[in-house]
Amino acid sequence: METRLAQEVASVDITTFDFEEHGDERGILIALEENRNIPFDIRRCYFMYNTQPGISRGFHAHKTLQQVLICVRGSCSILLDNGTEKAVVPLDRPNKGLYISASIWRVMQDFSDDAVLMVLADQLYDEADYIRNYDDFLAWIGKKRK
Ligand code: T46
Repeated sequence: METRLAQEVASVDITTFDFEEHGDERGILIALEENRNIPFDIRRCYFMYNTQPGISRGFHAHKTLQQVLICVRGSCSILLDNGTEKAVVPLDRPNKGLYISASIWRVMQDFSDDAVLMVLADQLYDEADYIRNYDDFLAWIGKKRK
């Protein structure tokens, strides 16, 4: 019998984008524009590559930062955790974007050898915006670890 109460269920909100591909005989071009197909002002772009085999990155949340992740080459997957539930989103094509709001614990994992993971962010880098301890994250979102 299902005993879990409705108010205890907080499924992870997953927002992905299929970016328009401008393709012709030369190949494909994708344009990313703030407040058009990226849902915020773009203040920063960074990317990671040469991720070593078996390595996972992240293991933190942000207090206010919004981001869109795009694996522009190769593949990886992103684990999202809202403190109650988890979801894993594969990023395996360059025309797919994953929006991550604030207050979501994230882990980037399963990087292919050739993966290039690009991130667009709505704020400049600020270490004070990070929550790097999981218990602090649960406290931030008002949850108690069981
Ligand atoms: C996130 C996930 C998806 C900077 O100097 N400027 C920057 O803009 C960034 C993002 C990082 N750094 C420095 C800070 C560290 O010394 O680069 C080093 C590695 O950063 P970090 O360990 O935070 O990287 P990841 O891959 O764990 O997380 C990054 C972002 O930091 C984070 O905001 O959401 O990618």
